[in-house]
Amino acid sequence: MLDKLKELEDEAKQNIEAVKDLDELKEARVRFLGKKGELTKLLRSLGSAPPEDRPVIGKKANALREELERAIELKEQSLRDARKGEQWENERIDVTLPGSPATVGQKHPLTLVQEEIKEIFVGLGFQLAYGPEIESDYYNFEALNIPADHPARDMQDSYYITDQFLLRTHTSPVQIRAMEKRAPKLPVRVICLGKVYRRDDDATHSSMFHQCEGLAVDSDITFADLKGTLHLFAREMFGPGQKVRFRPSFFPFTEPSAEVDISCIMCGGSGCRVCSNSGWLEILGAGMVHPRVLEVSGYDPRKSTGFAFGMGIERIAMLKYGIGDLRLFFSNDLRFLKQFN
Ligand code: 2U9
Repeated sequence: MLDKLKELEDEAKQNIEAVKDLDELKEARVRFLGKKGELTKLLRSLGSAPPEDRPVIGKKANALREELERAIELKEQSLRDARKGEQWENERIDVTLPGSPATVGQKHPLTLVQEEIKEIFVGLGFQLAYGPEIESDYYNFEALNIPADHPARDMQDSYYITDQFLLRTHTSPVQIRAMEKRAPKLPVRVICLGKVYRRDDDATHSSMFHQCEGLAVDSDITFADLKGTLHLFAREMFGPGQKVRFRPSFFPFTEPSAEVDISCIMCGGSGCRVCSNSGWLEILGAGMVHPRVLEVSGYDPRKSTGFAFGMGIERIAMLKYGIGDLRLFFSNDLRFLKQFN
């Protein structure tokens, strides 16, 4: 029986070694180690061996089983490795295939409008100015001649962070800071664009929106300079032939103050739904800088005058592109955003 075991060992080892694929390996496993396999059969016939030989044969048979199991395992690993190597070798990269296109984003319509506004005013000699979005009560209100009992100062109308600091409600504090920095040098020509925050949120108001403000201070600035500047802006922004209309208004920081309209871009002035049949569209507010505002910023109101204007960027973009709903700017819908280039 020991001879038989030796024979079985040689045969099994040769057989496993000669195996060419995983199917053949499986067959070899069944043949030698399976329930009805040769080694199993040999162990079952142990009873016919002389009793003194049985422990030796049993021990050897079990050692052989372990050895064969290990050999099969190693063979399986090497067959799998070989198959993987073949796969890699057969894999070819076709460099002539078209690549997957990289998606290129585009600028937000508000960015496009802001860039256009900047270009117009920088072309007129205005310098860009920036300032903090968290402002002090002084720069946001006090310096702009907005009295303590003005409703804009109320907690209900602004986002306060502490008693003294709030999210700026307009970009005007940037202009105050710009004047302070330059005073008493003339001229001052600054333009500032950025986010502002108000406690307002409905179909036509967003709690965050964008403003652009301009300011020019010099020894001889008049209302005519303001009119000429805004007329040019309207034509550059909305096309040649634009008419501009100034209506009297009130702001604490300008005197006199005006609201500025352009001829309706839809009907050209004959009256339509967009302009409520008036032929005019309001696009911004403006005026001559209040003497008190000049004074607190370091300029002598007897020696200098200035004009200022302010506009909501969203409103300009809605008019320019014919956008009917303010919320489209902030809802991140690609179908909307992809329409502007
Ligand atoms: C300084 C002095 C004066 C800026 C001005 C307006 C009129 C105005 C509104 C337009 C639509 C705000 O976004 S909006 O709601 N703005 O009507 N803004 S004059 O006047 C200034 C600014 C700074 C130092």
